[in-house]
Amino acid sequence: MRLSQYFLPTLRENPAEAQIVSHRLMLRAGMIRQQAAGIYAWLPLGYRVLRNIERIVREEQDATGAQEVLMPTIQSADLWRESGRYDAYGPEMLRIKDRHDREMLYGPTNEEMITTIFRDGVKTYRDLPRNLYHIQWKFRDEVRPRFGVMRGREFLMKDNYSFDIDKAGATRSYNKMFAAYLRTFARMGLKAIPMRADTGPIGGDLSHEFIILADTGESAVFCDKGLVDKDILGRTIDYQADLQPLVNEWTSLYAATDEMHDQAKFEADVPADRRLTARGIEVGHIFYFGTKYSSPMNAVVSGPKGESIAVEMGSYGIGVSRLVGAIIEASHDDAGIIWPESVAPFKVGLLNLKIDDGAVSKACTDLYTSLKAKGIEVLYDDRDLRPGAKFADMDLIGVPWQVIIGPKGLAAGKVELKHRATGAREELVLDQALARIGA
Ligand code: 5CA
Repeated sequence: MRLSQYFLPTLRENPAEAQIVSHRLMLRAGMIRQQAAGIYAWLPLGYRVLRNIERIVREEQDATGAQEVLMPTIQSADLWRESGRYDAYGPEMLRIKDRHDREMLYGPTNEEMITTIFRDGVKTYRDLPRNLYHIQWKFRDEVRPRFGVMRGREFLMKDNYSFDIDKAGATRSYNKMFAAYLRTFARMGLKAIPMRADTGPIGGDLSHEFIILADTGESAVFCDKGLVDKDILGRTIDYQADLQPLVNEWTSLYAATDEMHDQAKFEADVPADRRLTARGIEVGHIFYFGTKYSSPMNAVVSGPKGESIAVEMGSYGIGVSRLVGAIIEASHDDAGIIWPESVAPFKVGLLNLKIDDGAVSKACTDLYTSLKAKGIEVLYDDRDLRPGAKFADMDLIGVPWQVIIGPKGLAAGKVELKHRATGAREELVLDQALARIGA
């Protein structure tokens, strides 16, 4: 992409309405624009990151055997009357009437809808287990939408729903999601800590929140330091195997929800030098709730002896749009965002320091063309601007590698390579620079 043609409305000044760094940087980097309280338009740069996060989530879900569907955003009120949640959900639910005066709503979650889809499609225990997910916009009329995409009203969520014949099966399904979540967040460069949690309005008796450490987080975190340093990507996960030992190994028992109680248990259990007390952002939440929806909604299958069995269910959410903000909270400096390569909007930023210099521009165009031919995503700053402005913008938007080409270096056969995360700069011949960035 040529920056001269790209829609990238960056801001020099800090927007007054943004209280936390990720919100400030997303506005300044031209990633999002607010349309109403807690409702955002995603601009080209932000949308590229959102899609990268979505892709990682999808790949890790598919690896478990879960299958992707797409359910609508608008649901009928009657569906929610079947479970009894229509009245219980309260003012967070955006209620709408269509032209025939039928009561509709913008879905805050999809337990009811998926339960009816399952109920109509599966009749026997032989067709279990099943796990279905979608990545779709949700609406929750939060009392205090704030922090940009971190606590929005309209937000993108990945939600799965598992269906099993008994509790043992449901636990296996739950544990698969637990392992997939560890991998998902690790691939995004995040340290996510699973904490036992309350189930809230979703209901049920087993739940974990996945929390990444950040000072601006809304959740309190108490855990053993060792949990933060564990590495999941170095392990091979066999989704057919028993994953309970892995779940036990990775769980922090000191939940973020009942601070006083947990603080005491925490201090009793964990030696002082290993205690970590911090703030964090909830990026995922998983629930096992048995027959809470299948019983009232009559989602039953026939068992081995022909008996009717209400299916055991779980649901599993990831805040896909929240993750964009959460990753920035975890990875930035004074100059701007530092994207982990796996989610970066472009892998390489190419800076032409003198666009009216024929040799420099030819070297840049050749490199731009060859990187694109290799499938490497490159943002080429070919604008007629002074170098300082180009450096500032490229640092702000956080592209992992910068290749800087100017007349002096080029005369000596060199380009400059800058690694955004470490700030390291090197003068290299072009081939060395390409090797360094894995091109
Ligand atoms: N049905 C269950 C699991 S699918 C459910 O809705 N869980 S949840 O309420 O915990 O939401 C799942 C994830 O969505 C949360 O972990 C959080 O990362 C994200 N999320 C929830 N509310 C918001 C919000 N207002 N803005 C941005 N992300 C949100």
